[in-house]
Amino acid sequence: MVKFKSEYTSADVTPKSHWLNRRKLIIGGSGAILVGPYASRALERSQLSPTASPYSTDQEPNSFEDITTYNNFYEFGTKKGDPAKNAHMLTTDPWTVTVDGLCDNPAAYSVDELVAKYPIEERIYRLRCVEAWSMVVPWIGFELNKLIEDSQPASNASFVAFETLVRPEEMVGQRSGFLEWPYREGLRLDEAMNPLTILSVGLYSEVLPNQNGAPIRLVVPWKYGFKSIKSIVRISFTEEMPLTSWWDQNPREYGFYSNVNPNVSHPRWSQASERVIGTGLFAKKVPTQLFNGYGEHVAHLYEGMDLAEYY
Ligand SMILES: Nc1nc2c(c(=O)[nH]1)N[C@H]1C(S)=C(S)[C@@H](COP(=O)(O)O)O[C@H]1N2
Ligand SMILES: [Mo]
Repeated sequence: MVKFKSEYTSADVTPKSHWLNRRKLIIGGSGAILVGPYASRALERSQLSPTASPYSTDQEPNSFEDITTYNNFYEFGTKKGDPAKNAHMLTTDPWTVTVDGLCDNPAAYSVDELVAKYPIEERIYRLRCVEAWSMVVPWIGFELNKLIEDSQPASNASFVAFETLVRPEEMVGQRSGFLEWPYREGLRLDEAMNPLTILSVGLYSEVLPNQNGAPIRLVVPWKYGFKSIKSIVRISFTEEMPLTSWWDQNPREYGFYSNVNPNVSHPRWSQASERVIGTGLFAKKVPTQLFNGYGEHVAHLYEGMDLAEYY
């Protein structure tokens, strides 16, 4: 169940009209999907035939190899190679995503149902981890706002809370108390409604590999990687700002917002630049961009907010 931080201010809440007025997404293009050099396995879900998205970056995606062997997924261990080694133990079928909390249409969905219901796109996004590395991932997924609209959030719903599965029999990292399980994340409702925010079910032409958050994970490209919660089983609408795992674990280092911001340093890592995975250990770091370069689409969400205070 959702947990809350008792201290939060109602100034954090953006009026609902703000996201109701969001601009309409224009999906065009040929529907051609980029098939990477590493796409070798056959698609397991025939429903995955994504269209191209105008929100994709034109940067070169990282290799399938990089994307699936350099991971953070603490449920499977704390080292970068642990998820690739251990995540095959996770049973991802059957899987149920429960949508509940302050909404008029709570429901439980299978991943296949969601994929059949919503337009599936390829979104090539930069992922920028708070540990000052980044990569480019060709996600396959759908906009979270579609699911939110169908759930009919109540007028007092201001946040969306997400939870990962708890299953220590299969998730070996959950046998330790490194984080309090389940892994939790949250977004303000208008952030969740932003067309850039997707639920991903695949990458390259594959269903999502377990180490990347199978069968369904969030991707929020303008925030540090840890906001993009993997293997989601619950999505809840709340009035109060929900507690999130890293904020809970170390509130001095991690806040609720966690927007990529080169001007707000983390106590252990400078956020001014990043190492691009795949360019070699000795490659020059590149400058980190405010909102990971997605400011055009999301800066308006934070107008009037001091991003050093709301980090
Ligand atoms: N459930 C869960 N989700 C998670 C994490 C985690 O440990 N558990 N790690 C986060 C972090 S820190 C990052 S950087 C991204 C990494 O996603 P990737 O392995 O697909 O690149 O997943 C995020 N989602
Ligand atoms: Mo991360």
